[in-house]
Amino acid sequence: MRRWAWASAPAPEIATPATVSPTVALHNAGMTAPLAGHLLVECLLAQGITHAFGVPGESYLAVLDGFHLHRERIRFVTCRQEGGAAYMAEAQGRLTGRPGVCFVTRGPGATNASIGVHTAFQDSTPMVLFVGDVASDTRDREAFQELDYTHFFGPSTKGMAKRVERIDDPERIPEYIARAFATAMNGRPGPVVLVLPEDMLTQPVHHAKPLPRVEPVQAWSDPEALRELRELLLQSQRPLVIAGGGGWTPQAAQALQRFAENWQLPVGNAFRYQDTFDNRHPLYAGDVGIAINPKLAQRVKDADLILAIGPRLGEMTTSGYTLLQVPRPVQKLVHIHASAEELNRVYQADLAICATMNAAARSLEVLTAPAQVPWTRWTQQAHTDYLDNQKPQALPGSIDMHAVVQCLQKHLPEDAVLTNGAGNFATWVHRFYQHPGLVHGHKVQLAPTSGAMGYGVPAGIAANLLTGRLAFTIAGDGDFLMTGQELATAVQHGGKTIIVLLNNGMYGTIRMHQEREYPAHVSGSSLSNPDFAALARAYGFAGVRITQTAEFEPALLDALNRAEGTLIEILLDPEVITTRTTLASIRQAALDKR
Ligand SMILES: Cc1ncc(C[n+]2csc(CCOP(=O)(O)OP(=O)(O)O)c2C)c(N)n1
Ligand SMILES: [Mg+2]
Repeated sequence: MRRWAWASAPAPEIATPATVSPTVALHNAGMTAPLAGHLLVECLLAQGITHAFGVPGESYLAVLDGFHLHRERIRFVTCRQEGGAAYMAEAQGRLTGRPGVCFVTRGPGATNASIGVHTAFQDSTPMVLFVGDVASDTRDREAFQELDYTHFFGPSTKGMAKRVERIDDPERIPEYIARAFATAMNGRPGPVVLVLPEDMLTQPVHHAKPLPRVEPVQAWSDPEALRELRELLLQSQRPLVIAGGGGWTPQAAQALQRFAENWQLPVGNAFRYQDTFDNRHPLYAGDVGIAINPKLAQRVKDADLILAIGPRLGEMTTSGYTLLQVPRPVQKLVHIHASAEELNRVYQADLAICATMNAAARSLEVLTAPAQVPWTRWTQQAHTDYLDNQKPQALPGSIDMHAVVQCLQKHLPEDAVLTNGAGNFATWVHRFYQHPGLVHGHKVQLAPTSGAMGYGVPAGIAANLLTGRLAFTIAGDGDFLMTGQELATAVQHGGKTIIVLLNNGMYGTIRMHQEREYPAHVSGSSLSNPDFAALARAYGFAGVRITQTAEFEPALLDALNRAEGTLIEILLDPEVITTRTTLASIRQAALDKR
C-alpha cells in the first residue's frame, strides 16, 4: 500500500476501514500478529525512550500508528522541519547520554535531518535517525524520493553516521535496534541511521519481541598505562588537564574533580564542553575553545604535560592545531579517549589510553598523589588568569552585554540548560557565563562543536520538554531564522524556553572575517530582518525588544515568571562584534597591514 504525498487528504482522527490496509484492520481487531511498525515502537520503549522527535511521512505510517498505540508511554514530538527535529534528538542524546531518537521520511526528510546527524557525529552524541524508505519492490528505480542512505550518510571516520543499516526483515527489528543503540553509545558515541522500507513496516511479526535495554560498555584503562601516567605527572613541572568530549556523567565529573584536587591540577574545558569541570572551582583555568583567553592559549603552549581527558582535540579546541602541533606536540601528551580509532589519529600521544570517561575518571581519582607538587603557583596563576578574563573590555553602544550575562548568572536557576547555535553572539556566554558543571548532577550546556547554526532554539525546546528544567537560548539574528519555526513545536507541546536574540543586522561572524581578509568589502553578510518580537508573539511566545541594558533585567524576570516562552530581542550595535573589540578596529588593523 502506498500513499502519495499529493494525494493525501486531511487525516481523520480515527482511520476509516477504507483507508486502512487489511493487515492493520485485522490487527486493530485483535485478530493477527502485531505490525512491524508497532514492534519498532515497543523496542524503543524497551530502551527507555520516552520522546521521539520527527516530521511525519507517508513512508512510516505504521510506526506513527505504533506511537498512537503507545501514546501513554512515549510521545512523538511533531516538529516543523527535520533539521529542527534532528537537533532536538541530538540534544536528547547529549542530555541523557542515551541515544536521542528522530524519525524522518525518505530523501527530502533525511537530507533535511542531515545537519543534526553531522552535529551528533562531530559532537560525539549518541543518536538514532530512523528513515522511512521507499517500498522494496520499487527500490533502485530512483523511485519517489529514493536516496542511497549508505552513501549519503557515509559511515567512515569522515562521515556523518557511525553506521547505516536497513531493516528488511521485520522479525529482526529488535536485533537492529539493539545494535543501533549499542553502536550509538559505545566507544566514541555518535549517530546511527536505520532505514525502514515502507512495506517492511506493515508486515505482521510472528515471533520477535523487544530485546532488553542496552547499556553502554565501560572500557577501563590498563593498570600499566595508569602507572605510566603517574610517572609522567611526577616528572612534570607544568601540567594541564583539558577535559571534554562526549560520554561524561555527573559521577565521572565528580571523580575528575577529585583527581584534579588530589594532584592540584589546573583544568580547562574543551570547546563547547564548558560544563565538564565546574567553572567556579579554584582549579578551573577556562575554556579551551574559540576566542580562548590569550593567557590560557599561552599556558597550553607552555605546559610540559597535557592530559586530554575525553576531547578529540579538534580544530576549535586546538586553535586551528596551533596550541598543540600536529602530529607530535611539543608538550608531552597523554590522550584518554573512549575510542581506540580516535587515539593517535591526529595527535601522536606519548601515552594513549582507551577508556570511557566514567572508567577513566574513577581510575584517575585513585592515583596516589605526592604530598607536595611543584606546580602549585602555576595552577593558582591559571585560575587568576581565568578570573582576570572575566573582566570586560569597554565597548560602544547602549547595550552592555557583559552586564546582560551577569544578569543571567544572577537570575537563572543553577540547573538551567544553556543552549546556542553558531555565531559571535555565543561568545558572550562562552566567555562570561560560569557553568556550575556536571559535577552538580546536570548537563547544563548544549552547544554544537560542529558550529552548526540553528542548533540553540530546538535544543532548548528539547531540553525543556525532556527535563522540565529552564532552558535558556542565546541566538543571533542569522542563527535564529534557521530553526525559529520550531517555536511552533514548543507551543504545541507545552514547552517553554527563554530566548535572547542578539540582532546586529548581519551574519556578524562572516562580516568579521570579511573585514579582516577583505576590509570594507561587505558582501553577502548583511541582513534585513523581520520584527522578531512580533514573530515570536505570532507563534504564541511573548516577545519584547530592548535597546538599553537597564531594560534587560525586568524583561528577564518577566520571562522567568511567565508560563509561556519569551523571546527577548536585543538590538545590538553592529560595532560590538566580539567580546573584546569592534568591527572598525578589525577593519583598520587589516587596512594598516596593506
Ligand atoms: C548551518 C550553517 N550555515 C552557515 C554557517 C557559517 N556561519 C557561521 S557563523 C555565521 C553567522 C551567524 O550570524 P548570526 O547568527 O547573526 O550571529 P552573529 O555572528 O551576527 O552574532 C555563519 C553564516 C554555519 N556555521 N552553519
Ligand atoms: Mg547577527
